Amino acid sequence: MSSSPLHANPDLSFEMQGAVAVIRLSRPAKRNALNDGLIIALRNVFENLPSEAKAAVIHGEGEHFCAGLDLSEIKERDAGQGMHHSRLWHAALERVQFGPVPVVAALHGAVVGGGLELASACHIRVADDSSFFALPEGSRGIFVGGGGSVRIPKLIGVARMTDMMLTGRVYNAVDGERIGLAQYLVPAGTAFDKAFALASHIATNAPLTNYALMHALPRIAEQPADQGFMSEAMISAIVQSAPEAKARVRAFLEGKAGKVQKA
Ligand code: 1HE
Repeated sequence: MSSSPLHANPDLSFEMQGAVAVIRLSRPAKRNALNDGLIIALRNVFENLPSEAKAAVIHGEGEHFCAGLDLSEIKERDAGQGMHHSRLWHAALERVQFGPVPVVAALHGAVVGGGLELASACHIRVADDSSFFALPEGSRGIFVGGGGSVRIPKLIGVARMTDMMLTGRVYNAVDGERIGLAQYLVPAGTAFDKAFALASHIATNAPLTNYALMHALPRIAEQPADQGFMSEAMISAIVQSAPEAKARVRAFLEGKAGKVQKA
């Protein structure tokens, strides 16, 4: 285990555990509410991950993953400042989604507002039984500003997100997983362990496969089919031509690599 002074914010901790970068929101007294300093620190961490990092886990200290935007900071903002603030979040969460490594979010307790926006920028979400999901922006008289209107409908659809914001609907962990807010549901207290196990596995994948999944797949999925098929052909040709891909396929053909096991 090693740590790195990649950032100078006491509310965000970072350490390497093998090939996995472990990032923790560490502002439990404020339920890990994200102020500007924390958002900038998050961006800095993802812009400066050490090259030995092959996957990342993000989790939160205390009883909750994240209470969203630090509401104490928006009280006096005018429209122009609000615009810049939203763009600050976009830049930071863009570094999470389109950074160097896949990111697994370990969720527990409140995953609300900007906390859900952060989670939705990650590649995999593991929710424990204590998790609950909400978009209280609707009742606070504001709107999502951290990329939520782009990313959350891709997980659950426009209709469900509209309902969450119009009515203040809160999804528990079971229903959150059912509708697609998380891909994994685990017993309370075990989200980090599951997320870390997944990240450790992801870290052993061929780097170009991980890169294609992070950077090509979401873009191909947005393209018209004809362009998407062409993009897919190009990225699959690049990925399969890597020496690592050749070695892995050869290992399977020689009986030296694991089979797919029945679920
Ligand atoms: C906060 C925040 C916050 C807690 N900003 N200070 N997000 C929300 O609307 C959610 C607001 N938070 C809550 O509903 C609750 O705090 C929780 C359900 C998350 C947790 O409840 P609980 O009982 O464990 O904690 P608490 O007693 O409510 O909060 C503890 C302290 O954290 C308290 O401060 P204290 O000085 O009185 O101890 C709270 O004021 C503080 N706190 N959440 C600031 N969010 C890019 S745009 C994104 C837009 C949004 O995210 S809007 C949604 C904001």
